Order: sequence, then structure tokens, then C-alpha cells
Amino acid sequence: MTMDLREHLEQITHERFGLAPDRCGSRQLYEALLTLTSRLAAERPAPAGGRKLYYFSAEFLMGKLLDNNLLALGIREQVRDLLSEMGQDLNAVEDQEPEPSLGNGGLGRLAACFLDSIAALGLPGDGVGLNYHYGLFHQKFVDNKQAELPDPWLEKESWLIPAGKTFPVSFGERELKAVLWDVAIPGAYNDKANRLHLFDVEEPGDAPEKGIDFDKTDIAHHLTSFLYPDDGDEEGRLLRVYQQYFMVSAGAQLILQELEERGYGPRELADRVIMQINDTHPSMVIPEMIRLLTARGLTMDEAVEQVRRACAYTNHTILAEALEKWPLAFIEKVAPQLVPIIRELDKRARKVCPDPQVAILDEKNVVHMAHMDIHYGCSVNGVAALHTEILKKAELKPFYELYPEKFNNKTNGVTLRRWLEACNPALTELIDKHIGPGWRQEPGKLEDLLAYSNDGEVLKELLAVKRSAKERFCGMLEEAQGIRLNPDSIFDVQIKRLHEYKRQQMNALYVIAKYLDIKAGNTPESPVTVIFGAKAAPAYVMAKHIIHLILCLQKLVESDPEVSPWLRVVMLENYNVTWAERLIPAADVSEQISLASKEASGTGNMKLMANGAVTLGTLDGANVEIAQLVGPENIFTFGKHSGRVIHLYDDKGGERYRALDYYHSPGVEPLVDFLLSPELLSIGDPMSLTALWRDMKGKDWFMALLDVEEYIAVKDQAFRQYAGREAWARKMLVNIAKAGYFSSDRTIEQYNEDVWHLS
Ligand code: 26Q
Repeated sequence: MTMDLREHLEQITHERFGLAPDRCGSRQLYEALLTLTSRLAAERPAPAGGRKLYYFSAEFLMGKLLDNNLLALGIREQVRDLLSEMGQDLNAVEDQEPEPSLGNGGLGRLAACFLDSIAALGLPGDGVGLNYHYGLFHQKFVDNKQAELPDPWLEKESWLIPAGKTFPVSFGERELKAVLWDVAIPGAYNDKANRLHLFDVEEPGDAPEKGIDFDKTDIAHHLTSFLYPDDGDEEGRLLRVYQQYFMVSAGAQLILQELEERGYGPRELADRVIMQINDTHPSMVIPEMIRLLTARGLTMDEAVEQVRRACAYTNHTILAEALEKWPLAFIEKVAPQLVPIIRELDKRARKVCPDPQVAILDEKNVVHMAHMDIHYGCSVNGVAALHTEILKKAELKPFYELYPEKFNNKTNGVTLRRWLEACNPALTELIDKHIGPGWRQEPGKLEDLLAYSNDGEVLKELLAVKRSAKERFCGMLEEAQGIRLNPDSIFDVQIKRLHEYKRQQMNALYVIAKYLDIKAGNTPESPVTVIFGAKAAPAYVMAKHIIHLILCLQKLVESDPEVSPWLRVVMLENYNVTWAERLIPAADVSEQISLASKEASGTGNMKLMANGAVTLGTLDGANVEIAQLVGPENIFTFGKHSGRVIHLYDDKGGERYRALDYYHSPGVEPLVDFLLSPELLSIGDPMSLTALWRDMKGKDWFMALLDVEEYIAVKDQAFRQYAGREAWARKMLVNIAKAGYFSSDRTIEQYNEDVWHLS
């Protein structure tokens, strides 16, 4: 086998570069290995099955693929050995790969983990999305603020395989061709491969010359330029509708074409196809598929019934502002052919239930996408137990009363192949040494580690693995961003999209509290490094103020010799999957501090746990399930519970949250007012700091001040416990041992069992 691979690689490097592999540079080897693995993956047949899944998503946050694909193809170690025999280093080769920029955060990364698990379980299921050329954006820090640049990740050599298929997508008077590109998704533990289908325009436009502004009316060239184009104006909002329709129309046509190729007629759609709708961005697939089916001879009744049985919807958020609603006039402009169908679907829904709360079209003629999904799909799921309960009891209550049988929970998961095996080889080796390799296919077996929870030697090994991961991260950070950290400090890590509900600002208040403490002569037991990674949506002003505050704190602390030995703050520039893979193995404390009831699930919490970080969190999303699994000894929780928070938002109780009441606490006021201290004002932008200060004390919509005092107390307690190294290592061990539940293989098995019924 090694011989075959060697010959294959030699053949490619000779053909391409006229060189033997040992004479190639890292870039050439990367291109050669890309070709080799693409070929091996593309040769694999699709898994067989009676029904096929199509996972529709606006985002697929895939991360780099070379390492993952080598692992799935079962040749990672052989290739590593082969390269090292040739004096080459696989890590250096992998550094050459650009990271695909096809997603933003949790929802997109979940889609990528799911594709990995679907393939690993040998299930027939493809992804359907768009091929954004400049991605979300590339984040740069300029004057302690976020600046956005295009992220042109596509190179001549990439994982995209031209599928040789195009589909016409009709936008009223004009038509665009959707060109299909495929990425092969090889399954670990089998010899099959699925596909990620990415649609693109025929003539993609160039990157904007400055920043990320471009002509949003030039649909033909820019439809696939950026993920989430700025929707601050109507042109931007319309462009999103164009993107969504383009994706689902081409996807629906592909599905019907494949159905026919498999030998089935359109009346067999629901028996042979299930479409999972990842949040509401792909919801227009419902009316579009109905339209295509009626064009193929089905009656409206028949088409509606097929689609209802063939669609399932996942909700990822309960934030009202993220629940998509589009004026019917927008759809009239983009895809007028859908308007009569949406009207008809609304009419039928009103017959089933006249309650205007569950209508698809409201009195202002706005289309509620989630409502359409619930009426015309067979399943509605939340992404963690608490989230699903909140959907049933509050957000979607009238729908739950109408269709109780459609509601189900699917607690998220992450692929441990990428988030443990690939990103943390030293920990993987330690686990294998003690409990063998069986946990890969039966993640529940990680619990066998519990037998070692009082084994001093194993606990020492665990600490040594963590310590070397921290050193490794320090080396990479210094090389990439010139920042030098102390690997003996506590690595306190908050990595996620920047959003007020996730409360990075509350963590910043902790930093201020610590800074003031140290200045007052109280040094902590262990030095601490607070590490952030986050991008703010370009138009989200408050999120940008929070980034500015964090960057100012970073400067303040690092330039103060009294403070910096004890406290450091680092915000990673352009946080992405690759940085996550480097940082997660090195994390000691996992910050999961969202306002209870607001974080649907979280998935970073699961990745960090699997790598031996201990959670400091609120009882929100999947943190609740983590807490149940690891027990109170092995997690630090704080904060008001979701029921209380929901009550505080309620107008009726007369107990509405008022930030000012909390601001006036002696433990809080000095922290908030520090935003306007001479120290910070001399570093930062007074306008930005003042705007944030004003919002924090006067509004604080996501209630950072509600929990901040308890947060600081519990965090200090956690940091004190860190000093007792063996007891801390035991917490790490329990977290790793219990992480098996959060394998996305488990999640996918549940989707298949309850919703998809593939094969
Ligand atoms: C909404 C309206 C208009 C334009 C864009 C959007 C929009 C874009 C992105 C709405 C939501 C998103 C992304 C949501 C997301 O990432 N949600 C996360 O999903 C994870 C996977 O289920 C959960 O773990 C997280 O808790 C949830 O925040």
C-alpha cells in the first residue's frame, strides 16, 4: 500500500513539476497531495440506499480538507511516514492550504460536521449550498478596530470538481445559469463518498478593490461573491433573496434530475428524498419544489403532500431578529413564479388554523419563512434539549399545539475525527494507549477513561499533553501575529461569533476587574491569559464596539509591566476553523457565558470539552446537557436561569430588566465606568467607548450586568482551583470521558432514526 501511494505521488509530481517528491517544495507537494486525495475520493461510489438526504444550507464551514480527507481515506499515517522518509513534513504541506470561506459560525460548522458524519456512517446524503468567492470576510485589526477585506480563498487548484451540470434559474424576466461544482466527502471507515454540491454563477465578478463594498445590483456577477452581503439597505436584502432562490431552485432541479436517473418518477419524491432545511435560509425550496412538481404533472394537492413528507426544518435560534421574514414584494421581484404558490400555501394553512400567529403571510404581506417550514415540513427540531423545550413552550408554542408530532430535539454534535483525532494527536495517543481505539466508532467508549480518574500517572500525562499543546499554540501565535504568551498561565478561551447575547462584553468586564485588582496590589494565584476569537458582522455596530474594547484592553494590559505578568488579553486576528484547531487543544477554561435561553446549543463548548477544557458557563443550550453529564464537580456554572431571564423580558410582570439598577451595585459601577477611564480613552476611540458605556448602563439588552458579579466570583473560584493540578486534571479527564455523547455521529444516527429514514 505504501508502495502504491509512493508511486502515485511520484507520478503526479513528475507529471506536474518534473520533479521527484523529495525535491518538491511544500506548495508543490500540497498540490500533488490535493490531486492524489481528490482522485481517491472521487473514485469512491456513493453509498446505496432507498432514500437520499439533501442537506440544504447557506453555510458549510468546512475548514481545511487535506488532513481530514487523508484521515477519512485511511492513509494519513502512511502519507505522513512517506513524506518524512523523503525529508518532508506533512504539517508544512498542510499549511499551504487556504481555508474555504463558506461559513460564519456554528450553523455552518455544524453542517460540515454533519457531512463528515453522514459519510462516515455510510449514509447517502449530499450537501447543497453556494460557492462564495470571497467568503464571509477576512478580518484585520486596524487602530484597534475590525476592518473587513475580501477573503479570496479559491485558487486554481482546489477541492472543487466541475460536475459538468448547469441548471437554469429564472428571475422574472431574466435567467441565470447555475453552474454546479462538487466537493467529494469521503467516509471514514468505509469506501464510499458523498458530495457537497456548490452552485455558482457562470461569470463570477472580481473582488472589490477596496473593502467589501461592491455593486449589489449586479446579480449576474456578484450573486456568489459574499456570504451574507450587508443587508443594511434594500439592495443588500434583495441580494440575499436572490442568493437563496438561486441555491434552492438549482438544488431542487438537481434533486429531480437525480431522482429520474435513479429510475423514479416525481410522485415518488418523498419516498426517495428527504431535504433538511438548515435554518430558514433555504426555505424557498418548499414553494420551488411544489412549482417544479406541478410543472411535471402533479396536482397542487399531490405536490404539497410530496413536499410536506420530503422536507424537515431545523431551527437554530430564538432571537426574534434572526427569524427570517421577507416582504412578499421582494419575492415578487426575485422569483415572481413563487408568489401564487406562497399565497396558496398561506390560504391552506389558514384553513387548518385561522390563528394569525401561525399564518405564513402576515397583515403586512410579509412572508414568515419558519412558519412555511413548519406547516409544510414533516419535522421541526431544535438543537439542544433546552432549546427545543423553549421552542415548544414559548417561541413556537402555537405551532407545537397544532402539530405536536412534528417537534423533536436533536442535540448537536461535532465530529471527533476533526475535533480530537486530527487536531490533538497527543491526546488521541494518550486515549488510545489507555482504552484502545474503539472510541472512534463507538464514542461512548470514551467513558472507559473514567477508570483512570484516580490514577496519578495518567492525570500527570494529561497535564503534560495540555502543557505541550499550549506551547505549540504559543509558537504558532508568535509566528503568525508576533504575540508572545506564557504557556504556564491559565488559557481562558472564548471563541465564537461576536454577539451581545454571547456576552464577550461580560468577559471584558472580568478583565477590567482583574486589572483593577492587580493594580490595587492583589495578584492572582496563577497568571491568566484571556483569549478571544470572533468576527463581528460588518453592519453590527455594537459588536464592533465590543471588539474595540477588547483590543484596547489587550493594549492596556500588555504595556503595563505591573499587570502583564499576571494578566494578558489576546484577540486572535481572523479567527477561523484553522485557529480553532490550534487553540482548542490548548484551552484550559471554556467560556460559554451566553444569557440563559439565548444560545440554541453551542458546539464550541463540545469541542473544548473533548479536548480537556473545563466549562465555565451559564445553564444555556447544550451546557445544560454537559453539566448533567459531567456533574457539578467538573463544570463551573453561574447566572440566572432561562425561566427567570424569559420573565425579565416579559412586559407583563412589571419586573422588566433595568440595566441601571444593576449598574449601581458597588461591584459593577467601577467596571463599567472604566470604559471612560483616562487609561482606556488614551488608547481607544472615545466615541466608540462612550457608545458602549452608554448602552451597557442604559440598555444592556442581553443583561451582562445581571450576571457579571456572580460570573467574576465563579471565574475566580475556577482559577483558584486550577492551582490544584491533580484535581484539575481529574476534571479534564471526566470532561473528555463524557464528550462521546457530543459526537455528531450520534446526532446523525438520531436524525436518521427519527426523521430521515435513509436506506
Ligand atoms: C438571518 C437573517 C438575515 C440574514 C442572515 C441571518 C442569519 C445568518 C446566520 C441568521 C443566523 C445565522 C447563524 C446562526 C447560527 O450560527 N446559529 C448557531 O447554530 C449553532 C448550530 O446549531 C448553535 O450551536 C448555536 O447555538 C447557534 O447560535
